[in-house]
Amino acid sequence: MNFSLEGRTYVIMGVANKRSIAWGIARSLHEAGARLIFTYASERFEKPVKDLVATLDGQESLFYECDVTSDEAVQATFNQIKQDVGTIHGLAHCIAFAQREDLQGEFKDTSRDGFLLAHNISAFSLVSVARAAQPLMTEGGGIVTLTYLGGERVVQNYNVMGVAKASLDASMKYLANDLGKHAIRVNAISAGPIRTLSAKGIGDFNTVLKQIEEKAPLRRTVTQEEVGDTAYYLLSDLSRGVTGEVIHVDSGYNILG
Ligand code: NDP
Ligand code: KAL
Repeated sequence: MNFSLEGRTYVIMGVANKRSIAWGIARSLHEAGARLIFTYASERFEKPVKDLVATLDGQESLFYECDVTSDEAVQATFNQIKQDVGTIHGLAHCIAFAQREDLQGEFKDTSRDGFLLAHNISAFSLVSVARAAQPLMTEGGGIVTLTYLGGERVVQNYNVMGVAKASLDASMKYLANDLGKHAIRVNAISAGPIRTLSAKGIGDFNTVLKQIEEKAPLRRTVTQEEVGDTAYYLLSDLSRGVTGEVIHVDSGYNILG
């Protein structure tokens, strides 16, 4: 069996900078020979993303602005991708957002607006994107999203984002059930803590990293590359029998009681 991704096209959503998990996924798929399409939330990120992609040898990518809070924007993006490339073979959804004030203190104090915003961007967006992408995945394929342990159990400060990740995880499974008949597999990677722009300025992040180094079975944190290689596995035929699954790439931390 040939596990190269040559001749295949994947959409990567959520590269903010070189530390982004989405960028780790982009590099793994690029190394496997895939053609990549990048989406970013606003025009502000167009140049930084294009500059980064220019460092990938021989990669002739396409770029689209796509704010996932708008169904119209998501639909327009995938309509345009359909016009420009036709078929795609998968996508990586690496998008989450919650108001900073909702990522500290007690979950019970989350506002209605903050709760809905976090769920809109971090969970519903997967549904919206999967719906728009499905007609382009005429040869079947894979959809991968990024989740975190805080959706399975209570992790201090993760608060509303944990509840949104629980919704994301369940959405991933229902989507897997709907899209399986089209030979589209939907899975999630639960990544251990990685220092990215999103994690920046979050109090206690260093303490969380230290705890992983001390307690996780592998006694170290994970890298964007390790998450990227698991995304490659989930988006390639290597994982052809796997759907509706959450794979933890977290040095084994989740097995601890
Ligand atoms: P980054 O900050 O690098 O990426 C977050 C991305 O979310 C950004 O690219 C941002 O786009 C995008 N985004 C936010 N709002 C919108 C929107 N309305 N429309 C489109 N895109 C939007 O952080 P990570 O790489 O850490 O995060 C990627 C995923 O990984 C998230 O789902 C996160 O929850 C998950 N994760 C992260 C972990 C970690 O420790 N870092 C651990 C486990 C899971 P833009 O920059 O264009 O605004
Ligand atoms: C328990 C952990 C400690 C951190 C607590 C909460 C982390 C939440 C992640 C969430 C995605 C962060 C934000 O939404 C940040 C946002 O309010 C401000 N940042 C931005 O707007 C930047 C500029 C943009 C690029 O960010 C986004 N997201 O658009 C969780 C740790 C241990 C693991 C993490 C970091 C998990 C995760 O989901 O990211």
